[in-house]
Amino acid sequence: KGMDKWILMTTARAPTNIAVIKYWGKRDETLILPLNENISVTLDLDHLSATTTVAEISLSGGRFQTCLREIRYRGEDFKDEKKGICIKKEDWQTLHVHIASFNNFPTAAGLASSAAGFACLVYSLAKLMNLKENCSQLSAIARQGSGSACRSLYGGFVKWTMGNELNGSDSLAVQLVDETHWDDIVIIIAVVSSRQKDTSSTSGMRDSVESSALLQYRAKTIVPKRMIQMDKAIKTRDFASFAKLTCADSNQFHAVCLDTVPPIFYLNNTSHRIINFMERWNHNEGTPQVAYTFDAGPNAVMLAPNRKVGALLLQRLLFYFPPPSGTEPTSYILGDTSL
Ligand code: 2P0
Repeated sequence: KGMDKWILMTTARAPTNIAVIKYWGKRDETLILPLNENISVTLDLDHLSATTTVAEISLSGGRFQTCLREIRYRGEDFKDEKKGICIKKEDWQTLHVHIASFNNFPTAAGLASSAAGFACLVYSLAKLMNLKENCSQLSAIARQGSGSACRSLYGGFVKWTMGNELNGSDSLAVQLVDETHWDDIVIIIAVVSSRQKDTSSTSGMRDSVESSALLQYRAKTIVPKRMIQMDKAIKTRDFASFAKLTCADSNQFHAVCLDTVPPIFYLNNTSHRIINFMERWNHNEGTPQVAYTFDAGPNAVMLAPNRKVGALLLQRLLFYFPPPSGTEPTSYILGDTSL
């Protein structure tokens, strides 16, 4: 009171997540409702996270207010589907939100994930505006920014449920186990290419829904069974079953991409070599030691059951995909040296 300026500001950080049962295809494009349920593991905050600051600024009196009021008065709906931004014209009257967001990982590495970004935006806005909703309810809002974002509201292993409501209010994230349940798992991400992908997830999955019979079969028949098996593998920390399911689901997702008209190629030669190398390893041991999964791009996400196997995995990766001489082993692109 008595002040003519005020700033209300909140900062939040949200991690990204990696799907082990993939989300691919929507049954409702506007609400972002998935064709099949899916499960992901949330990474820790030190790696691949987004930080967002939101502020509501009010400047009262003066010409500034007059001009602002006039512009607001003429405001129209704003929609940027690609970025997932949707503001109704009546919102302009009251909403003056300034947003600053950054990722703690290089966006050029092709790892830019909308999941961390939207989860962070929704969470920080909810904090700013003092919402009473819990994380699950907030996840249904983050979902509308980007489907995979709903899973980043929780740590550990997270399921995105189908939901029954027409308005999508019960298609949200549920935590299967928290981050302490299976914390000896090691996740290694290998950057295979820094190129931006040619096909965005949104348009890629739209084409798959329209043209791939394999996607329909996968969503109706395969995924419901895999969801039950994966849930059990996670809860019992059965790495062999977990690895089999994770690799099979990644490969089926990329098979759906090939089955799409026109076909979508997210994996490249280096990705294929990584799959081969890990399949041979698992085959030679008789039971899966490591798991791999690839999203809408060529970069490899590899999982090991503990630090010992994780170290072995790194060692073997450096052997098969050696860094160019004089390069730090932690900061080179595998595809650049191995093609
Ligand atoms: C996933 N992906 O489950 C799958 C696997 C990519 C491959 O979720 O259109 O960026 O914003 O809902 O969430 C990427 O899709 O797509 C994705 P929209 P999103 O992680």
